[in-house]
Amino acid sequence: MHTFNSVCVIGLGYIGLPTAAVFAKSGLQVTGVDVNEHAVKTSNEGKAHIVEVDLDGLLQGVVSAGTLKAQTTPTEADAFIIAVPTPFKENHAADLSFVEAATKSIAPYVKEDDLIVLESTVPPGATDKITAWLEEARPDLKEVGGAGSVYYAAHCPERVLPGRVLIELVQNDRIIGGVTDECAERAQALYETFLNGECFLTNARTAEMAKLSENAFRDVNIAFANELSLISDNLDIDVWELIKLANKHPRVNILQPGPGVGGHCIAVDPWFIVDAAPNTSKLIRTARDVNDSKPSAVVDKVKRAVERFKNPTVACLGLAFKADIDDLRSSPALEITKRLTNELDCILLVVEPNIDALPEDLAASGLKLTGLTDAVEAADILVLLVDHREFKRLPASKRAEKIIVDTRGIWS
Ligand code: SAJ
Repeated sequence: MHTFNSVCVIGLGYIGLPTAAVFAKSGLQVTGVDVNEHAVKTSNEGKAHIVEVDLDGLLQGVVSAGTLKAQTTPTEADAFIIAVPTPFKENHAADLSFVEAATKSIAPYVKEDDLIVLESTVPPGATDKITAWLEEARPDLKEVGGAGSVYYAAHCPERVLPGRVLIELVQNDRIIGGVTDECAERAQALYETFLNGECFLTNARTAEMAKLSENAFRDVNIAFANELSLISDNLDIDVWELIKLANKHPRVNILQPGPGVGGHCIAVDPWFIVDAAPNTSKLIRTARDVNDSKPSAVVDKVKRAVERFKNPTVACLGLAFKADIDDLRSSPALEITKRLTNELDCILLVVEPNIDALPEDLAASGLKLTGLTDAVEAADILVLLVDHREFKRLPASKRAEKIIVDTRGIWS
């Protein structure tokens, strides 16, 4: 089995930073690279610039042991891991510009026998593009044989759940798609330095599609739950009771409706499939549309509740994209709160226990972050947008007199 002494991780974000730290803990010499100087500085101080359970402690350990060092430019290593964002463009096609820039940034440092792993979520064919970009910058690597004989390249998509990253990084099985079989085996040797889960080897294209399929599967299933909630509202049925009962069937497991699907993965990745195969991705596309339509349905429901009052006070509970995290990226709760701010003529209070300050645009519109107790006391209408633990614990007596729009079903 091939052994590795050093790894260079490009991108110190939600995936790259914990991955770098876990490799460093397993004894490899790790260089973490990011264009964001704040991320580099805080990492070198042994602190995480993102919120993730136990990451601060792990970073402190590996930085003081000298096995992790962060900097703004790559360096020579036995393996390179690319973990940079892949957003989508206006037309929903994947924007691979960060992946391309990362590949070009490591090109001068790649030596014979090195391994390059792409962890970012990408459309089918992107790993081949990496080898093409690399060989364009380094024709010498191609001349002597290219990927699979002179150097190795593979796709190993991340699968970790925010909030459980350090556990799932080590425990989850990994799919490794090699540009050749040898490439996949080489990447397996790298991940086995810390992995407790199993590695399953395939080609790069299948691995790319497997990652997209995992998140599209979840998106389609959430869309089914969201569609049921829209239908139930029209038919005057309690969707939460409906789903609880349907799930008593031994082969039925309906997910939970909500205010929409947020985050940087599930609301994005299915589009890469739709873009790659527009004519045959009808279900996946419709699921995206159903989930994206949910915030508007919630706004309409709140407006109907507001019409029953003269100058009511409305409290929006939660801004994060899911429970018990501070991540507001692509959050339906945030989208709904912004729309209510602009479209309602009433007092709006915002509660988000996981942040210290409101995003600038919300603060600029005169909104203030309010404590849960004060907001609940003052509000006529409670709009529950995120199932944070603090909201679950709110005694029923405190909300007894209020009009409730509960998008997560925690008070049903
Ligand atoms: N949601 C619902 N109803 C549900 C479950 C989720 O409305 O029953 C909503 C959440 O509130 C949130 C969104 O869906 O807005 C996504 O949350 P999530 O917990 O389903 O997933 P993420 O985005 O935090 O992480 C996903 C995970 N993928 C799968 O579970 C298939 C994770 O394993 C991936 O690593 C991650 O995407 C990623 O980085 O791709």
